[in-house]
Amino acid sequence: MKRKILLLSFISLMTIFILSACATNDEPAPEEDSDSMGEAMDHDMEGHMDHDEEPNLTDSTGENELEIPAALGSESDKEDEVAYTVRAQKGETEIFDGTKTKTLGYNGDFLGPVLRFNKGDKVKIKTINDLDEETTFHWHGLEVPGEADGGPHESLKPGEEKVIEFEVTQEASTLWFHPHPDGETAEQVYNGLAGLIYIEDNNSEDLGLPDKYGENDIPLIFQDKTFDDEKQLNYSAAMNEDGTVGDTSLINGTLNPKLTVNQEKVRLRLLNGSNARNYTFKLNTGDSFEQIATDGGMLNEPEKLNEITLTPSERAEIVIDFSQLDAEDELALINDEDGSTLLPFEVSDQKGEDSDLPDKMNDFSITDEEKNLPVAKKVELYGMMDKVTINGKKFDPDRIDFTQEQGDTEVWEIYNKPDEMGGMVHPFHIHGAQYKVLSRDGEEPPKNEQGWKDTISVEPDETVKVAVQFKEKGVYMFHCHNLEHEDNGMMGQVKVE
Ligand SMILES: [Cu+2]
Repeated sequence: MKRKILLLSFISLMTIFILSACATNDEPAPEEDSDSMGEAMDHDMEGHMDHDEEPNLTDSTGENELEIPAALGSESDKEDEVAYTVRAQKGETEIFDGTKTKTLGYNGDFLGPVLRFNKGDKVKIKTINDLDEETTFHWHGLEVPGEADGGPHESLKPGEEKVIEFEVTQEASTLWFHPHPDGETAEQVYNGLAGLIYIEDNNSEDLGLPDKYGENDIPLIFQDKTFDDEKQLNYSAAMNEDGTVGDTSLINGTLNPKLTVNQEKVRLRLLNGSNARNYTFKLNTGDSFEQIATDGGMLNEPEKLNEITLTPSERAEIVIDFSQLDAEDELALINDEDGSTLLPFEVSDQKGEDSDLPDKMNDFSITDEEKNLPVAKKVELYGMMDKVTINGKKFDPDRIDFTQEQGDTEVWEIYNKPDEMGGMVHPFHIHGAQYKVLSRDGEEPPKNEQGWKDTISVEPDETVKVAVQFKEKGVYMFHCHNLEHEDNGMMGQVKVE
């Protein structure tokens, strides 16, 4: 699923440009006065062409064992209650041997620990900003009240702290947390602020899935970075308005990682934690694996796949069967977008657990009523670089774009309007809700999207319908999760009351 860019000839491009500049246009247009369009076009063309030459990721040599994030301990010993302290802080990390790279992290130098919740838990989190700049703590995929969601309105100044409380009402899933300050999200995530959240429930615990954390249940945060000559992350130098991509792959912050596994089924919880790069995960042998979960919950049945594409912030849990393999087998997870080797596996001589995946894992369904609901909200994604808009507008913290009643299910129709260059994929995220994908261009979504989602990829000229219900009240963001697009204003607000 390469970024689709139509290769129009210069003449047809100019024709379209002249026509579009002259035509009266009823549709929402980017905030742009027509006098500066020519200049903008040159700028966009140049930027877009640069971006088309997205650097390939370097292959992992497999010389370092993959780092596994620590699981954060709860400060409460009461049953059904969890208390955490999460501190955003500056740090230094030896990503390259013998060199310290300046990074950001939660409760550590780089990235964050895993926060574990059970469905039904009452959660209290003390968030602390130990950075030199404002930040927020956003719980991506969690169905929490707006004031606990950590959007741009919940900004903490350096040295400030805030306690948030909520109850976990949603099912087992792999979520994550990251900052969301207005216009500064991309740089803070790029420098290392990201961590995982695991929710478990009675169902997930009874399914007999691989669940030994760090052994056969492995978190994988995929990110791409550019390091300068001093092996530092220099965001302003690396920044691309259309999405910052790097040439160096890190998984859980580990350079050149390998993963040692026993001869058993291993569950990988994949998170595309990159600012803008899309990954198509595949095994180097072309062998299949099973997808068991989407962003927000288990699929009804394991779905056999040969590859899976995740756009920024999407997750998937997959299970790879290593039970018939041994040290001779050179299996690796690759990125089929550029053929790079992401994660070579080393199969030990240890036999692990011998278990089958369950046939039935969940009871996710889309009712006829939901299928027949009229479209209540239209979202038009448009543009590139710093010209990105939603419904022709850029983010304004003082403007509420939509309202929705708490508990009501509404259909949102998301359309990715192509631009003069063809356009690009936008990963569309809604805060505070897990939603159901009803259709893609009128067709039933693929089986592996028939589960709870909080982010979906929308291709140029594609229309995706989703059924959205908010369980809590508050003001929530909806936006493109290409983080530079988000920072450039490709974001709106829905007020749930
Ligand atoms: Cu976008």
